[in-house]
Parts: sequence; C-alpha cells; structure tokens
Amino acid sequence: MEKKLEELQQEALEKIGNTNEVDELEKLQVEFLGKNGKVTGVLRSMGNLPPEKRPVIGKFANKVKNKIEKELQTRLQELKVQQEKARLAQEAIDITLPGKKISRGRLHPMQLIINQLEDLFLRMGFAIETGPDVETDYYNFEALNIPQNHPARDMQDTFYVEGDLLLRTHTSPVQIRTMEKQAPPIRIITVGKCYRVDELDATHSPVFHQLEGLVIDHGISFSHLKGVLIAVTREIFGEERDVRFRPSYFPFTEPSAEVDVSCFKCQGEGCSLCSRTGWLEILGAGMVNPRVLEMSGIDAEKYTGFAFGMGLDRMAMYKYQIEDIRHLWDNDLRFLKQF
Ligand code: FA5
Repeated sequence: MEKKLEELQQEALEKIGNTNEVDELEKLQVEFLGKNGKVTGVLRSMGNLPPEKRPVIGKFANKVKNKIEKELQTRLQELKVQQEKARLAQEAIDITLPGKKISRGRLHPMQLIINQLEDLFLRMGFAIETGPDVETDYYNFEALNIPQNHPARDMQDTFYVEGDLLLRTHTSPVQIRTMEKQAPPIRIITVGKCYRVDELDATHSPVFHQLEGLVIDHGISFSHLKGVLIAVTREIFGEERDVRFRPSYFPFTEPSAEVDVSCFKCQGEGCSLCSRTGWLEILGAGMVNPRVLEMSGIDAEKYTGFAFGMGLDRMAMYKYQIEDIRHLWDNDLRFLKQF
C-alpha cells in the first residue's frame, strides 16, 4: 500500500508540474483528493489492513495527501501570477502613441443668439416665461384685440388644428397668459416657435422663432421701450450697425413701431436682400393697448406697459451675415461648423 501511495504521489506531482491551466489544477484536485479521488480511495481501503499497520500507513497517507495539496497550492499561485502578468502585458498602454481627436459639437447659431439674448434680459431683471405652441383662438387673437372679423387676421395666415385650436402665429399669447396670472409689476420674456402659412423663401419660414418681451408697471413710457430695444440691438449687432424705429400698426399695441437694422450686405446702400431699402426688419413693438390690459384684468388707469416681438431667425441671419434662412435649418455640417 505504501508503494501504491508513493506511485500516486509521483503521478500527482508530475501532472501538477505539467499543468498550465487553473481549471486543470482543479480537476487534478478532484482526481487525487476528491471524495472519490485516488488518494482518498487508498485511505478508505485502510480498514482492510491489520490494525498494527494502520497508524504507520495512515501517517504516510496523510503525508502524501498534504504533499499533493501543498503542490497544488504552490502551482496555483504560480499560475495566478503568470496569468496576472500575461493580462497586464496584454492591457499595457503605449502612452507614447498619439491620442484620438474627439471632435466637439457646437451650439447652433439660433441657440447662440437665444443664449446671448436670455443672458442680456436676465441681467436687465427680466424673468423667463413659457407658453404652449398649440394655442386657442382666444389667446392668439381675441385677447390681443384681434376679433373674428378684424382685418388684422389677414396679416397672419394660420395653421388651424381643430375647432378652437391653432398653432400660435406669434409669441404674443404669452403676454396674455402672464397678465392673467400675475399682477404688475411685470417684466418677462419668452422664447419659442411660431407657425405661419408663409411660403418658404430666403427670409420666410413656416416655422420660425420669436422672442417676446412684456413690461407693465406704473409710468412705463415709449422711451423705456426704446432704451431696452437699443440695448438689445447694440448687444447683438454692435455699435456700428444703424437702428431705426418706424411707425407701424398692431391691434394690441398703440402706438406701434417696427425696428430695422442697417443691411449687412450692402451697408445701407440698397440691395436685393433688403429690397433696395438699405434696412432689414427685425421686430415689432409698441405700448400695450389699454383694451388688452383691461381684457387681461389689469387696470389701464393705473398701469402702462410695452411689448415687443423679435424674429430670432432673422436676427441670427443679420448677425452672422447669412443670406438665406434655409441655411439655418438644412443641417449642413459645413455650414454649422462655422459657428
Ligand atoms: C408679430 O408677430 C407681433 N406679435 C410682434 C409684436 C409683439 C408687436 C409685441 C408688438 C408687440 P410680426 O408679424 O411683424 O409681428 O413678426 C415679428 C417678427 O417675426 C418679424 O419682424 C420677423 O422678424 C419675424 N417673422 C415673421 N414672420 C416670419 C417668417 N415667416 N419667417 C421668419 N421670421 C418671421
């Protein structure tokens, strides 16, 4: 039996020494020392030995078992170290290789101008309001002093959704929504999309953006409006671009004006972009019509206010010298990368 154990020990040690896989070692552990393993089998058959021989063989068998176990552990450690080294070698990073360039996205010119304007208005103490794109006839027209049969409705051809609902044609409904929920003093702006059945051309898009402003307080006058709008045009276009206020008409403001900046293409000389006028229109504005204040529950005897609505797509065009509004929405990377 001693010989058998010695042979088993030799066989096990040889196999352990030749193994290069952790899995294999585990199999050897089972083969020799497992419940039904070879060494265990020998130990089990010790019952057949004469009693005086049992302690000697038992001792020897345990020695063999411990030896095999120790070798298994030693080999396991060796293999683990080897594997770790191989893994590290494989994962080694060559820090001398040049890096991969990650190209950064950039903000769309419309977002640039929105950020710049919101920043300016926040500095001037305005708060930012929002309103829905799908509006009711009441907020888009009626409450702005544009009744059903008023000729001003022809000024804005509208996308009707169903019944009373329509896609807002301007951001002015947010004026009404704000006045209904907030008592003066009011100083807000809102930015959003507007929709009109306009033919797509170099300066018109059926979907475009406006920034609306509304200020209501005691003693607000047209000079406050002028001051704010001049600050805006200076911020966006710089000191060198000329600005003019031109009398106009909106049912919800009285008096009303439109604001133009000098044409960037011809420097005011007159060209096809500015219809030979030398001027480009950017916004409509005026003193809030007292009828509109009263309809929204504000006492027109006590309060006055001004409002304005800027075409942001046009402002982006005129700031960045883009000759066609379609470039803004074509999503051509060659164009967008310039900003
Ligand atoms: C209005 O929409 C008024 N609600 C503005 C206003 C607000 C007046 C508050 C008084 C008080 P208007 O229709 O002119 O006004 O449009 C304002 C600006 O929107 C225009 O100056 C223009 O810059 C821009 N705009 C109008 N239609 C289009 C379009 N189809 N595509 C691109 N921009 C447009």
